[in-house]
Amino acid sequence: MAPIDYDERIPNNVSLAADRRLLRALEDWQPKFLEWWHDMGPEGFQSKDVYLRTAVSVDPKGWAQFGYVKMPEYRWGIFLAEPEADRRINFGDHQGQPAWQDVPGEYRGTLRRLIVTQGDTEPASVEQQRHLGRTCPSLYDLRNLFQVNVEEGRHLWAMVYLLDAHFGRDGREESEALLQRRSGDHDKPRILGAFNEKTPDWLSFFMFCFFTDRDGKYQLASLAESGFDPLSRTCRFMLTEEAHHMFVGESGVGRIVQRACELMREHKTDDVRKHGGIDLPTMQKYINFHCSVSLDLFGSEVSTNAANFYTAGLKGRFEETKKTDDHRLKDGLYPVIGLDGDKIVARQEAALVSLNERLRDDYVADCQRGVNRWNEIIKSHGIDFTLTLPHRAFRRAIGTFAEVRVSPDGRVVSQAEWDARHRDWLPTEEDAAYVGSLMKPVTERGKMAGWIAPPARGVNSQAEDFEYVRLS
Ligand code: BYC
Repeated sequence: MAPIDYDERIPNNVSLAADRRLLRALEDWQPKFLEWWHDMGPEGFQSKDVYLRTAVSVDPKGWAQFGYVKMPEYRWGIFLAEPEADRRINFGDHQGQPAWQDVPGEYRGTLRRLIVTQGDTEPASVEQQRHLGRTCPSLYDLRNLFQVNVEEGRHLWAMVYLLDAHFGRDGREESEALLQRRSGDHDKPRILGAFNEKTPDWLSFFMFCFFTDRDGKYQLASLAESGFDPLSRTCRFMLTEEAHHMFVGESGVGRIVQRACELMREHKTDDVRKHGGIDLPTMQKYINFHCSVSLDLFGSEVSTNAANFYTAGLKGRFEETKKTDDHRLKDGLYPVIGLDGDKIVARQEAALVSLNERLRDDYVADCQRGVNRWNEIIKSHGIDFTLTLPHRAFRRAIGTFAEVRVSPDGRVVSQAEWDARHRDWLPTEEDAAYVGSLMKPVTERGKMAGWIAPPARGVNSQAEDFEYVRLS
């Protein structure tokens, strides 16, 4: 496999120099990407040195090199995981055939759509987070935000590479369109709902990294099973970076929970707002919001699209190759929840059309593990409070439950009850205003905003007062 060549304009391990046509397409796209990054990337810090991690090779030891970089000079490149010798298609109608190195003509449109949908989320999240630098709780967090942002930028490069390398003129047009849609824009919004929501404060950012990036993990893991080998290898490498984003989310929320608990103990009160903390009931409302938005990203419970993606060998299940069934699922059943009047009931559905729900199940179990770790923090302070995930039918906009109102504990409720209670379940304007009022930048080395505890350890084992971003 080609090593990464950093002297090239576009670092890569795909022997780009040998493919003049592709190289030209990407070199043509690069200034447009940089223009987008200047216009829509992190606001106000573009000329600062940031202590960032850059991929220098794709093997487990070498993909993280730390050093100061100005974000527009970050070496966004194209890195695919190592090829697997004699890789086969592991599921669907083409099971057992050699994995495709080129796009099969019959699946061209479907594959392009999957890649565009995935690609669209990456710049969207950078757009959503662009103003957060101005209110960072610490230099450590500021640096983590920028790390996430540059890596989302690289994930966009990863999808654009696939489009330009494998989809000809259509692919190049889609690559351009990825830079033209805008998160939350009325006329040209991003494709998926969650990526048009606002990320107005750092609590929302940490929640987004925990819940929405975790959807990314599960979607990428399913695409990593793809019979289209370049997509599989691209996603496999992206997953190594995704793990850091979820770490930022889980540890960020955990540190806010910890600070709330410390304030509760210190002042012997549940009302930590008086002392500049974010109270646990407010944390619960933010969980309810971000979890429900992210659950929508898995699509409808019963989806023929998902069945077709699978049968065609384009998108597998989470850990497809570890499963021991026939990997075709033509006869299997899977329990899917649905509505029976005003009751939520489980039904057996054909396994093939239930794949979105199955992936959502894997996702919910993973989220629950993170929530359990937050609850451990609460318990360790001797406080009697449990954070929970909302029921998966709560506040849904996609799928069966989009038509009904459901409480966080999973009861179908009347519109009147929803109107009376939703302020207890979801962040209100007052909650958002309170959280917003805490968002004052803390940029002194080693200092931390009062609403969040310091991290357990520094990035790359750096000292507490390390200058993660050089602001002067
Ligand atoms: N919003 O059969 P259905 C990440 C559409 S995040 C708006 O239920 P399907 C990241 C759907 O397109 C990971 N529309 O759904 C995280 C379809 O339209 P058509 C992103 C939606 O197709 C943080 C119709 O509704 N990765 O990486 O089985 C930071 C019926 O659809 C939504 C991917 O998305 C929605 N939420 O599955 C940065 C992977 N849901 O056909 C990055 C690629 C559905 O009627 N995408 N619709 O026109 C996919 O695998 C699938 O497209 C989906 C939807 C899972 C999204």
